Amino acid sequence: MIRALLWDVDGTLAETERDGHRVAFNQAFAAAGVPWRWSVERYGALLAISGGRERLLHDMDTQPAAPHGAAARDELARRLHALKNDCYAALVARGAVRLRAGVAALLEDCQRRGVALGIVTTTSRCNVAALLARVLGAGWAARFAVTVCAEEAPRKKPDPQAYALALAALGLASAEVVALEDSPAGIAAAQRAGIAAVHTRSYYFPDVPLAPLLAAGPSLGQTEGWHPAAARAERVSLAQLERWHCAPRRVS
Ligand code: XBP
Ligand code: MG
Repeated sequence: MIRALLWDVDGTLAETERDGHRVAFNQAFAAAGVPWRWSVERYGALLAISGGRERLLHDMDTQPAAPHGAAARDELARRLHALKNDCYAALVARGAVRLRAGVAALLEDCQRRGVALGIVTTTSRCNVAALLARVLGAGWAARFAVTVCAEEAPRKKPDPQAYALALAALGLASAEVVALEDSPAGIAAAQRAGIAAVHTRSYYFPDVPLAPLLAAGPSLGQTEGWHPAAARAERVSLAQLERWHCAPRRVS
């Protein structure tokens, strides 16, 4: 039986990266007078690095105009990251990002059936709050029994720290929960905490070469294209997740 669903945020609850975080990073570069910008393609490659500040620091290794010296780079990364988060909040407040298809209905399934909800993300808490207040309303926080963000789990995915903290807060065993994730790092983090993961493919992560997954598919808003196959319906429901969770087989 599934006692809790643990949700990744970026790419899973919403497609935040290309038109949200990436745009906000570029706005921050412009505001700070930094000469480089991140294309859609370049940002996809940079998503291999979890965490916005860590991503900025990693990219500076390739930027000729980046400051020399670790301290100067660290200071710039912190400044750009704070600016980026302000820009991101403004973007989501304007409605630039929506919940992915099927997400709202699956959240409601859980609430009807008394299955706990959790957020497990490597994103800063301010970004989670800005997004969820816009897409779920001011009372969003009360719907989640646990919310683990970058501040609580500084060791970012694929480290299992965020998932381990969520399990401890919920007082549940890993076999009682299912993680919803879009990225290889997120899936690895869940699996390293012993949690079965469902992969909802996203714009930047259309395929994940990691196994074993509970199920993998294009969107919670449709039952076509899932492996193992989902029963025909309008969307992936909690009942469908439970069928996958009970099945002995795990897909590769
Ligand atoms: C998302 C991330 C984050 C976001 C940006 O991971 O890695 O870095 O891209 O947010 P997940 P911050 O899908 O696991 O939530 O700038 O706050 O890091
Ligand atoms: Mg993600």
